[in-house]
Amino acid sequence: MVVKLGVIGTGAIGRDHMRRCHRVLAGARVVGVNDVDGAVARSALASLDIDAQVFVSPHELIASRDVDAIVVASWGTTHEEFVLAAIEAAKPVFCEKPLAVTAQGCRRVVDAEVARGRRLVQVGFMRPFDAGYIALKKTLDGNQIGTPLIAHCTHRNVSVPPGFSDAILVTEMLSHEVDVLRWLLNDEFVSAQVVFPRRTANAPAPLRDPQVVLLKTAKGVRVDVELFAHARYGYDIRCEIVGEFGVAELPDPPSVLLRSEARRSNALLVDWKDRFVDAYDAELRAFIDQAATGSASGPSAWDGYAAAMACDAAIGSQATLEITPIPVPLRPALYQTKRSEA
Ligand code: NAD
Ligand code: ISE
Repeated sequence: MVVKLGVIGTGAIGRDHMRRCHRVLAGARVVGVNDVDGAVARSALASLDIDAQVFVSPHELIASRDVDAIVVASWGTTHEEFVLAAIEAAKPVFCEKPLAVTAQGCRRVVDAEVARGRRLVQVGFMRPFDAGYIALKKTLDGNQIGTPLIAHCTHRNVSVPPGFSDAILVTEMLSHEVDVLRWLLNDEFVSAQVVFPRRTANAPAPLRDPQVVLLKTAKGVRVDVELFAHARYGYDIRCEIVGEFGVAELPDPPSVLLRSEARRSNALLVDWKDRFVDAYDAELRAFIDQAATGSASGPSAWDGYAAAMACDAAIGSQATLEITPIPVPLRPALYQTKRSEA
């Protein structure tokens, strides 16, 4: 079966997902697109040489009989509306993170999916599909460092688009860390606190950049996450887990060790697109399988909700500077199955 996809939002990642679904992965093709800016949708199709319908309305795309499954890659504030419409139409939907910009919004998605009685949503948390994170998880699950006690995480971008607020920093960047750590540690977060180091002059006001988020899990693991949106030098994602008898570190992507001009150096990546290229392929392969077979295995609406609860707490703490509790609600039966990675 070839899954006919409709893509909403054809900007940076929407276009990249169109390319991989239509040209790289087997079993799917893009048959329809929508963007609030029609010229962007047309230019995405032209640049990828894809012959597909440009829908003027995202809701017409979702309802179209020609579209089997939806990819939502528009701005975060629009995700909830489109995912709810896809659930209403009983169509599988891959939604880029965040699932919604508040935990309340994510809960509405969870409730709608539970009422449908079927897993339709996959959230675009791609890190659990990354070979490095999978290797790190195997190390932890294999008890090679003993019980995890502390995690140190770093999330640095060269820069981010203008308009990033403190809250967007959290929903865009912290959400990935929360999701991958819940999966790595097999644990839930119970509190968050944001602390502000000295501010870089490279970030446009009023964004406070960098920020450090201190999290605690139900099992007592302490996690510190550095979010640095204007780090200038490269795109750098790091994770170190300290265990009872060892330390496990996320491997850096392979890069040639260069000896030249009296220096020994390795190049760093600068773009998220290059860092997680295989993981994006794998997450969308999982989604296409889900759309074809009806069996879901990737990050669920519940995972999107859990990440949003932690993000809400961190955003609250940005204002109060206090340690802010994160609720741990009961998980509905629909989300009891463990997620798989690749
Ligand atoms: P972008 O601005 O490059 O593209 C977003 C596109 O959505 C734009 O073309 C915009 O016109 C369109 N859009 C906005 N509102 C719309 C609406 N109501 N209806 C239809 N189209 C609409 O942004 P981006 O960097 O591609 O990010 C898009 C989403 O993907 C964000 O939620 C972001 O967090 C997520 N993202 C995820 C990753 C990842 O690593 N998983 C990486 C980048 C972006
Ligand atoms: C971007 O939106 C992503 O999701 C990337 O994975 C992330 O690392 C980056 O910080 C975000 O801006």
